[in-house]
Amino acid sequence: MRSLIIGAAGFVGAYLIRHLHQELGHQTAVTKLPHEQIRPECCDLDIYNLDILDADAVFRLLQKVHPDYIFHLAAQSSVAAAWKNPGITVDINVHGVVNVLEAVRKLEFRTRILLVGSGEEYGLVQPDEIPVSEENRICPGNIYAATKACQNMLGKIYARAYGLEVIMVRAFNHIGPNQEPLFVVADFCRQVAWIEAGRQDAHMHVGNLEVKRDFTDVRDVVRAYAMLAESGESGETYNVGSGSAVSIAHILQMILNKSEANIMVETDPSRLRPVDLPVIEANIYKLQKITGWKPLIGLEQTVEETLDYWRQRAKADR
Ligand code: A2R
Repeated sequence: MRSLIIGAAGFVGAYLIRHLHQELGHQTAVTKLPHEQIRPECCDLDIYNLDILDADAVFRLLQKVHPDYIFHLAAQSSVAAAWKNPGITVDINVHGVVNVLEAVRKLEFRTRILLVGSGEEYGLVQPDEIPVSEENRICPGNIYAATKACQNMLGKIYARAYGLEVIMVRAFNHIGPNQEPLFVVADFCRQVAWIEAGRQDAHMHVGNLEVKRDFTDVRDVVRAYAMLAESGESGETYNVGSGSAVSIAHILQMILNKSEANIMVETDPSRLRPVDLPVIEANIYKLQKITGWKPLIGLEQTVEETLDYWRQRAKADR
């Protein structure tokens, strides 16, 4: 099997490379932006520079690689950055995906394309809609979410109108070592590691601890992506999450329990969002029915390994 991961230099890309290339034995080609580096470094990985905004370059690359599967991860993936730069977010997340779909259409390939969207697409979910299923109405509440909802619609249209093999996922919060500390678990682990190493005073800054979110280890997430690329139905959307929401307070306590340091938790008003949904939880019936997927790595293990990762960074970055 020949797989192409577009946007492989990010958080998820490293884990997807490991899974496809090292565990499933796919012949794997990956793309990155010129300034980025691909990890892990495997000698027989085909690495290409690609800006998905360059339609001709996307076409030429696909023509050359002719993959059985495309995993489209390339994105402007930050909600905060999308508010600051809406134009470029729309370009990358919408125009970029059109470039990929158009290239496959023009080449008349039977490539199966997995488009990675987000649980954010659902937006304001009512309490009686939890756990949220794929049929729920979508009501994106921010620019990032709107671009991912648009990507989803485009994928569906290319599948229906042109018969392309396109599978869409809506990924909920995924976590693990190596994630940017823009995301809550990585941020908490980094702060604890920094306090332990004497690089931050004993005050830990937190936002709203009451909200509940659906967290999945990134290694389980990439297994679900590979299974869906293989057996997902074209034109369909699948939630990828654990199916069970936990409060941020619970995660914080889990992390604090793993530390001997004397830490004082402080609410930082700048971390509170104007609109915070009380609970986001995925209904994963559709994913499980078609793939039999189950998360294998528990929250406790992910948190432990993420904290270890940041403890090592606290030493190494000195
Ligand atoms: O923004 P950068 O420099 O970190 O690069 C990101 C890259 N990327 C692009 N690749 C090709 N052409 C572009 N015009 C372009 N703009 C950005 O896509 C980054 O290396 C990669 C996405 O990786 P992350 O931002 O780390 O996202 P992550 O966590 O791996 O999530 C993968 C997918 C994304 O579609 C998210 O929106 C979704 O899962 O949750």
